[in-house]
Amino acid sequence: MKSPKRYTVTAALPYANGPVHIGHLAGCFIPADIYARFLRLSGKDVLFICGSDEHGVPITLKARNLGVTPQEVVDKYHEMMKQSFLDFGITFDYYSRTSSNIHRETAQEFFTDLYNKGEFSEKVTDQYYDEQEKTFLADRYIVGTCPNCGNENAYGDQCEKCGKSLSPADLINPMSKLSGNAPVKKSTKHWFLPLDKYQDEWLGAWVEAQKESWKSNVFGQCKSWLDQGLQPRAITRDLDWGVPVPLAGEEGKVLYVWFDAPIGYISASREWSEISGKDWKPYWQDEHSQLVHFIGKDNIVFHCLIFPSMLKAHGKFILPDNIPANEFLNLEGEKISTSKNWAVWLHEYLEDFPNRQDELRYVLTSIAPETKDSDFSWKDFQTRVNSELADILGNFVNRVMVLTHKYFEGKVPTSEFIPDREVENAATSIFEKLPELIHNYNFRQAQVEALNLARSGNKYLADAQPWKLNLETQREEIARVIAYSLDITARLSIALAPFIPNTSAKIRRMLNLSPEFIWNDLLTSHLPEGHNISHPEILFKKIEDTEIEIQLQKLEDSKAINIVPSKHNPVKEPITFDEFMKMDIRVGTILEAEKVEKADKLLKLKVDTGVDQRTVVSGIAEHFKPEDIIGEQVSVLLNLQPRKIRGIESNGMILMAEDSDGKLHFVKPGTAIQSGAEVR
Ligand code: B3M
Ligand code: ZN
Repeated sequence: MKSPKRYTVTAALPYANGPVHIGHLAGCFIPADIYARFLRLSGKDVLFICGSDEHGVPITLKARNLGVTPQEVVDKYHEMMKQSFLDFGITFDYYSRTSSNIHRETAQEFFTDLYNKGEFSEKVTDQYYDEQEKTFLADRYIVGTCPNCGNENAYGDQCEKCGKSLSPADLINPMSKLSGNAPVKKSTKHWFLPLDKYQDEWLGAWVEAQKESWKSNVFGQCKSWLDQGLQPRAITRDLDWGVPVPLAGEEGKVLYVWFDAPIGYISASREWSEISGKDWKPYWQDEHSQLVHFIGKDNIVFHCLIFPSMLKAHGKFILPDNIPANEFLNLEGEKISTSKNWAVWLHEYLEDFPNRQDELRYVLTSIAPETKDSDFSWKDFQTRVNSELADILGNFVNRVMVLTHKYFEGKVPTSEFIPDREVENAATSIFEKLPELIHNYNFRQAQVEALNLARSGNKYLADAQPWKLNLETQREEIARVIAYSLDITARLSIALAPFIPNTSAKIRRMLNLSPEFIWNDLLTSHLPEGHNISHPEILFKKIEDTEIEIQLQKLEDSKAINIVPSKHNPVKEPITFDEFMKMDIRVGTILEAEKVEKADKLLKLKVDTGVDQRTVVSGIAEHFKPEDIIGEQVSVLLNLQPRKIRGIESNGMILMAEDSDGKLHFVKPGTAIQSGAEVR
């Protein structure tokens, strides 16, 4: 293993279009954090960088769905995400955002540099255009059938089902996500990165040379791209949200989000530089630095092929050394989905499990999707927390602490002890294997190794049974066992620090040890006789069945809500409060109902509105029999202009809700109330 001078560690910039969930943590942020923490622990120079990805269609679509501006979306979620990372102890040296000025400047400079070198090809091509919305349909603005797997909801940039990267032209039956219409073609100018040329010149060979060091899932995906032959890739878009293309006369064009976002790593480093006073350049430009990108598998091509191409074309930057991408984490056997609310959101987890971040970190590392997709289930969470963290680690540490106070007034009783073979083996194994496991991005196994020290400590104590010895006659023996157990506890605080940092800090507080320590202390650390031990704190509370049931119920609720059709119409234009108040909606009671002759769909209703009894013609005949709805309470819009329908004057409208099967339901009060009650 060559030993680099410094490490530049990045975690994929999450889109600021929703809160952080466990899939994000397990896939990218926890592994990156363990890696960064371990490097620091081993005395390495590390810059760990991340930030919010605030551009691109995921943001503008979200804004549209919510009826707010993209800026409002990113402001809200940037703060939320930043807080979640802080809460879960993700130790970024800097967390930035791509709407920052430095980022815009950095991304534009980057573009200009490549532009001036003549790297881009400039092409006018036909692109899909939504005539109703008067906008080009890039990336996720367009959906259609995936030519690769037949998924009907593939995006213009990627099929989320089979993972294939697409361009809008590849989609079968393309449809605008905005209007729902089939798009037309319209010509527009864009700049392209010549990936085909790079493949021949160096990229193909460079990727090939990574075969041994990159994870096989990562290498395999790149290889299959290269085998198909890379194509020039457009790096600009016709959108009004993003980093403007820095060329005169090109208004209305922005950089493609996947061009600007990875540059975000560099801009974040520049911002960090301003705050820390340290130079960012060596981390990106010195060949003795090692650049590592932690990402999810859907980001592989961008980090392994496109970003390296950009860096190389620029010429001043180092290329990534490794790109350890994880697979996906599922939840209770199903794909995590933001839109279906099928997720465990970090901010909600903390409301239900306050101060129990380490439990989640631990479980997510235990099941990290390192080589294939894996599954988080609440039952498994409970089992791992209770039988591993609480019963093994928590139990051991607590016993040692309690015994120290019970027998020796909270002081380390002796400096003499007889090392236990199993315990020493576990410690040596950690010391020898952990660095390699971590440098191979095998965090699951690394954590197992670290916890093994607690396992052997627990066993040592259970076998020695100091509580059964006689304090009068066997005091020295008890003292040796306790002193040794305290040393094991101290070593645990080091071995476990990268994985469960809060617990590690808590143990060190209890042992009155400095919060600062280094990896080598694992073998050498030894508590002196007479050293004061603080009072024991419980490390892990057991997770109760009721706590798990609440979580499962939450998910059940999400399922129930999701019975509504998945294809919603976009939110309508905003209206003012006054406009809303113009509508006079009241609870009415159906007094009479009859079919309208020669009209299959219509019922003629007589409705008691509280203020009067009136006739309303309603298109619900296919859903209700007249005799079944007498006495039903409904919501009626009273001040709709009277209309003649089939010769009958209709005075108002009954409000209906349509379910996913197209069946209509009355919108009515939860319990019977008086007619005429106003709906506001
Ligand atoms: N925001 C995609 C994602 O969240 C994207 C990553 C950017 S990393 C430069 O999956
Ligand atoms: Zn597909």
